[in-house]
Amino acid sequence: MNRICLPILLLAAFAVSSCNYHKVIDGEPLGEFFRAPTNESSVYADKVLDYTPAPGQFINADVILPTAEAACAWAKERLDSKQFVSLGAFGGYIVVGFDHSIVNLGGDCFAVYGNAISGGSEPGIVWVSQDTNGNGRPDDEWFELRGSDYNADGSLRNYSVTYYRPSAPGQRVRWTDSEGQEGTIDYLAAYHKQDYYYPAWIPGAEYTLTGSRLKAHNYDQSGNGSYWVNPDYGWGYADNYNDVHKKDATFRIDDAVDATGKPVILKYIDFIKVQTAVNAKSGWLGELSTEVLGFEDLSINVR
Ligand SMILES: [Ca+2]
Ligand SMILES: [Ca+2]
Repeated sequence: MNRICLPILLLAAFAVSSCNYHKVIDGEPLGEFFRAPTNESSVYADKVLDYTPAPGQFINADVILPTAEAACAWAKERLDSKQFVSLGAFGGYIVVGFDHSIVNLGGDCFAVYGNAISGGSEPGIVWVSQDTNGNGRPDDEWFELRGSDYNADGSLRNYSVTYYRPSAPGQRVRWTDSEGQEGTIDYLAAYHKQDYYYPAWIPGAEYTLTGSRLKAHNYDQSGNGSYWVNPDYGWGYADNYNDVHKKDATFRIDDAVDATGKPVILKYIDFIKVQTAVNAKSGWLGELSTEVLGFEDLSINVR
């Protein structure tokens, strides 16, 4: 080996090692169950681990899904073809995983795509989790990503809504909440004619969804019920116009907080959950429901 070759070989070795995520993050071990990305890793979510929407006008619309497994498979197919998956009214959620852990390199780490238009925001709160017990299941602690309205008036943590199965086709879905309120998800006979808006695969006469709630800001701008506005929120939410169009719907793992609101440092995550964050309806448009169209790891491009 001559003196010219040696630097070239060293450069080549560096180029190879820089493709290795462990080198990018200074060789620091990230945890027992950390799954390092490889050159074959997909930037997109490769599994839907839970799809539990609240009742809504898009639920049971195209197909009657018999089981939770069928619902996850259906949602995965929708995301793969870039079609929206509706989470229904407040508390409805989806959980996705990737074929690797998403590394927190600081800044924007991943994107959640939605279909918000200006004045048509239906914010969903984004949660993240590490597979700390290594079983591949999202049964570990969840951390909320704090958005602009985390401490705003009307924001609530541990807010629950119970939905009651309608007894006949074409009926509205009644709900009660942990604040002592009650209301209905209305049946929109002119637009969404399926028999039931209550998810077909969820057993029992009722079910309860719990999460963080944002205050609803929707209003009837026309004064006669013809034109409803669902205003945009500041930042940090899925299916929120300001995020979708101004910030590319990107999210920072560094915004994670624990149940007490204390910031949490996560070096990586394995699961993302999005959950409809408002309990509101806009007249003939019906309930506000977060929609998601895809999940993308942005940190992987740093390789
Ligand atoms: Ca787990
Ligand atoms: Ca939407």
